[in-house]
Amino acid sequence: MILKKLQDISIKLKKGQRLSKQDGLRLLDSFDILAMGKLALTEKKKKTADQVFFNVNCHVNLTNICVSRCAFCAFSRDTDDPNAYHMTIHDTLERVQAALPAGITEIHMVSGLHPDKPFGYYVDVVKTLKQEFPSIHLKAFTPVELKYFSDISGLTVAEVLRQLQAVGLDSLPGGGAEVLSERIRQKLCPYKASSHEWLDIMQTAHMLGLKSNATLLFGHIETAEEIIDHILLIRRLQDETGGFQAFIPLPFHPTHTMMTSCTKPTACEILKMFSVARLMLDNIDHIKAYWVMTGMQAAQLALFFGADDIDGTVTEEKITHAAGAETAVGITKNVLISLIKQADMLPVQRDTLYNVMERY
Ligand code: V47
Repeated sequence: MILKKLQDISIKLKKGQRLSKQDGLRLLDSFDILAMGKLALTEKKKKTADQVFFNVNCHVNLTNICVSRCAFCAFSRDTDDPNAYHMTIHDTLERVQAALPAGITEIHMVSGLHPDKPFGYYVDVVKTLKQEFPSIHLKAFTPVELKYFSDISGLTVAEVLRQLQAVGLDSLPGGGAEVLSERIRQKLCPYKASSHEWLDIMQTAHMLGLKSNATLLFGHIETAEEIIDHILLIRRLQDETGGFQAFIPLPFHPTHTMMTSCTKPTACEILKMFSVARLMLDNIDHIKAYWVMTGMQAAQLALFFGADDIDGTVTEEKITHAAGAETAVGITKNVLISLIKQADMLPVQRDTLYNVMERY
């Protein structure tokens, strides 16, 4: 039974009509999360039936030294900080080697904006990783990093991407989007790629044949309108390129950041965000509940609120844990499989491009 308030939205969805900005705002304003969940689950099932996807991957963060020092980030450090680190190519190979016995099919690599490393260093990292582990998909570098590489090398972003692609870059993660709003970026992260640059770089990557994801960092100083505008910007680019594979709502973790006066989003806020993402983003197949940030319980519940993916085994997560995450730093695929089965859905191990590897 859908409450009368949301009935016209329910009718639109049944007719396969696209939801408007106003619809998105009304959904965000509604407290009827069960009705929204029902609508979102129906839309999820139209795309992926009972399947829930996961992969077996490892995270690599080459350095926490970063010139950007965003207010929401507890991971980044200045060069002279006692906890600053930087991995050599040898360290990176060792990290991936250690994750091989788990059967990883993906390396997820994002890092701070290091003040001294030249662009050639990143080309060498990619080249060496690909030479050593040719069958592992390399999903690396957010638009924020790519813009920085362009700045430090004097190359265009397209040329940066071409050079990385030529040595083994396979796709891009969805980070660095935060909220695509200049008001928010000026306040939280004024020294990195702007909203338009983030979108332009994703467009360029898609045109070069690289798939990517898109994230939204929510639960801090953003307004409802800024969230919906962010979603609409992603939806518009997706209409043009079709390059986004998954949308990933990331609940803000304030601990150890410069924004400790914010409180963590509640379970209801998290589940509502998943429903709104699924309902508004009719042109993106996958909505990912990144269990590291949502927590395991909310990730499982999100499967009833539009999510159809719970990311991967992760291994050695640093960014969320620096900000007080209470989840494990990595888990086995059996944990993910039972989490999905307990929701009475079908666990599907995928590769990064959503090719099915095994159904459980
Ligand atoms: O861009 C940083 C966010 C992102 C905090 O594409 C924070 O498959 C919450 O993008 N609280 C990095 N969030 C993570 C990311 C990601 C993760 C998993 C899979 C994929 C994918 C992408 O984390 C950053 C930023 O938006 N972040 N600090 C924090 N304190």
